[in-house]
Amino acid sequence: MFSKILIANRGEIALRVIRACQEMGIATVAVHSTADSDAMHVRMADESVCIGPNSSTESYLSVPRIIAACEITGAEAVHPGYGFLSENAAFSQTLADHGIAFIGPTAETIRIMGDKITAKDTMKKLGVPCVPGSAGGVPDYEIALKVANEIGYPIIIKATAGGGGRGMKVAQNDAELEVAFRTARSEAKAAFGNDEVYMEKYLQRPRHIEIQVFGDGKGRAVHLGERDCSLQRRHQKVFEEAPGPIITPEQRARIGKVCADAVGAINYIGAGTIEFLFEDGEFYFIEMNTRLQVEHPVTEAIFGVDLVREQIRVAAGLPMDFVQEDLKINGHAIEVRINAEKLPNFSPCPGKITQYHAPGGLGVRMDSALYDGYKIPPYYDSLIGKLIVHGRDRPEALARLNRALGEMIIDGVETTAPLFHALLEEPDIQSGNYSIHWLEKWLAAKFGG
Ligand code: MV4
Repeated sequence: MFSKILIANRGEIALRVIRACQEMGIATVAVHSTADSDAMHVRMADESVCIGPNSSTESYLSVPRIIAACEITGAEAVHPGYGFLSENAAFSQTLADHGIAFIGPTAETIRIMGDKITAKDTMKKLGVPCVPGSAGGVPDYEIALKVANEIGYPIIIKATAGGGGRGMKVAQNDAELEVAFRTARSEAKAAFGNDEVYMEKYLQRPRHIEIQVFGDGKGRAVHLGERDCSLQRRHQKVFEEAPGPIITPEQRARIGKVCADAVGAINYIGAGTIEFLFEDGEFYFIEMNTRLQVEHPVTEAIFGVDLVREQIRVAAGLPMDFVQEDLKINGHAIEVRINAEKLPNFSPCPGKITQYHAPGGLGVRMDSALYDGYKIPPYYDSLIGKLIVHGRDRPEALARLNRALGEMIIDGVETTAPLFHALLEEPDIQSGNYSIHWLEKWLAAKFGG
């Protein structure tokens, strides 16, 4: 096992990793920008290294600075958290070249899944059901027309180098296709430096269901069910739950086995998420994320596993601490994301926290790096906390969420917390009846625009 791990991240996820290390008897190194000198992750780690100025590109995204911090402190492994360098193949490779373990997949796996056409092709060959679409990239408008008429409108055009919803265009007919195709290509070129695009049948009212997988890097792999993350605004998740309110045990077992077998076949190591659109009882693969996700705690709650501990174990060459048969769902969990943002426009709202009180009690977990007097810097993501509740069933989880939100105090900045009290009043949320478009429609009806 490693004796010292460097955490190449900040905020709540850095604390999440430090906590797992502490329980495993592993020493921790925090890295930070000058803006984060007083941040909780720096206080909580055993050692810290200032790696650069405020700007992420010169600090949390700087591979040479992070490698230097490993060499100075003698860290044997790096946990990247989510965001920043967590899905950067070159980072995984460079660490390996320096004899430092990357707590995550190999550079090759990250590269395969980062290229959305290669990812889809790989998954399709492994028996994972995919959205019908073009066989690879679509090089010009004439071919786009041909593909559209084969699969039928509406269609969606996506960037090969994209993901997470950036650079997508929908077309309803041939006339719209020409504009959509050219815009998608030029936007892809500008955003990713790669203008390759591919096409899929556009699903009109799906849910976003993602399967948590975990591999030991030696061909053994399991699944830990699904999360329903359909409640999103501008491709930012807002509310996530597990299990999915409309997924049956049979559907879960079937798609879960397909996913576990697929990642086992590619010797996947560590935690991963296979994203699907789910419509009319069918799963359609869209993307794979090769990192620990923000919403992993809902899966931890219902399966009673520590995913970060398992990531560290397999990165150190140890076996996973469970097999598929050990993994049984217990109850229901919900996560809500607390962002320092002002409603109704979700405009970032950094500033000083004048009072912080985390909710507690049975079935309540608050993952946050806030403290009284903390100044939220304006340079990074606006996520300042995740409230995760766990109950014996979905109604109990919803009641617990309502209670915990009432107990939480975050003063000094505006947050997204009031949104959740309002959401809990909605019959569709109470019954679990929502698709990927529900939240934006609701926000438009409630606040306009
Ligand atoms: C789609 C789709 C409909 N049909 N693909 C958006 C994020 C990216 N991961 C994939 N996305 C979508 N792909 C097909 N073939 C609709 C979306 C989509 C979406 C997906 C998940 C959650 C929220 C969404 C909001 C708008 C569009």
